[in-house]
Amino acid sequence: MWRMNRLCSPNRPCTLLLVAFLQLAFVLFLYRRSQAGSFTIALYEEDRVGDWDYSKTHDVYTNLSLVTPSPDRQTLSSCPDESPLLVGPLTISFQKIPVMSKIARKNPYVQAGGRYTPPHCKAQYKTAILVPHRNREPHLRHLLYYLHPFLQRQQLQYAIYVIHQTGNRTFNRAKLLNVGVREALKDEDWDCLFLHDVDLIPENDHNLYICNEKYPKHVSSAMNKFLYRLPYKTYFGGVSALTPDQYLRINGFPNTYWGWGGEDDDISARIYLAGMKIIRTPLSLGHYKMISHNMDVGNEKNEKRFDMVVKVSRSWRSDGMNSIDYNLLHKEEFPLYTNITVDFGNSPNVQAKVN
Ligand code: BGN
Repeated sequence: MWRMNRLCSPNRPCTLLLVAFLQLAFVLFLYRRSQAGSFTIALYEEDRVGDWDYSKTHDVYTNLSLVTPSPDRQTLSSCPDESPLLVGPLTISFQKIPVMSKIARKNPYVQAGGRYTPPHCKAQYKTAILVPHRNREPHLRHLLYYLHPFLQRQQLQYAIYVIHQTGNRTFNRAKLLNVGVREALKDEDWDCLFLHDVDLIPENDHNLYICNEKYPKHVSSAMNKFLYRLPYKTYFGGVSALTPDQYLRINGFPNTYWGWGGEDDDISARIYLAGMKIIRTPLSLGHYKMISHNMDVGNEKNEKRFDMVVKVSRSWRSDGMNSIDYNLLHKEEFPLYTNITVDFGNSPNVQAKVN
């Protein structure tokens, strides 16, 4: 009773209690749905490669000098089911921020727009990597330094898209991803869309950047930030992979989450509401290192997220790919990535702060 008085008093409203209650209600909502048999919470993709020793790591550029172009591109045979270039756990360090020109030099087969096609075999998969971004250039450089060789080791055809939100409005990660998907699909008939936070670096090259044909896949299942475990069962943040078909079945991502948090929970709920379930990269493979940073200015916590997440069943059909509008300012091919710059105009919670 005494505690209750301290939490809720005329000068101190019950915000904490309310937040805790809404969080509990959301968890109960997902739990009840799983119990009702309409979906199974999450499955892990079969871990074909067993346990990994992350104390023994390899340079992410190992073996890549062995790749040389085949003289005749017309007669290339298909790349093997398992790439012979893979080594397992990778050495990741954020001590020195690499410069773009050095990254380009180390990746001579990457073409304008951050596109790559294996020069020595015909790729079996085509994956677009979509990275929402604003004011995180050092993180972007780390990501490009590690991701380009990582994807080449997997013998994929790929392109990296960075979707940049211009101006000083509140950041909108999910809407940026909708833009990225729409723009990427204009360029190529991608098999798989990887939705990738800029500050997450994969630690094992056997974590293949390809989609599961049946279900959306949560890829960053074991982040160092969460002690290499899932923070909660329905978590879908960080890195995830959907085929264009799966993406459209959930009507893409919500456009209405301005600021930090909740949009990934909305997406997770959409997947079940659209009659699918989430598949996950096994924890032993889904290791990611997060580049540590402070909360971004202009990406403050979205105070409305609790209210919004509990209403997904009502909002997902009308808020998504079918309702997106944006002002595309640039789509340019930089040496290591395709840069898409969008202006979303005024957001509902305008934060007049310049970064
Ligand atoms: C959760 C956030 C996610 C975030 C993870 C990990 C919310 C909404 C609750 C209904 N969800 O708590 O968006 O990715 O933490 O940091 O805040």
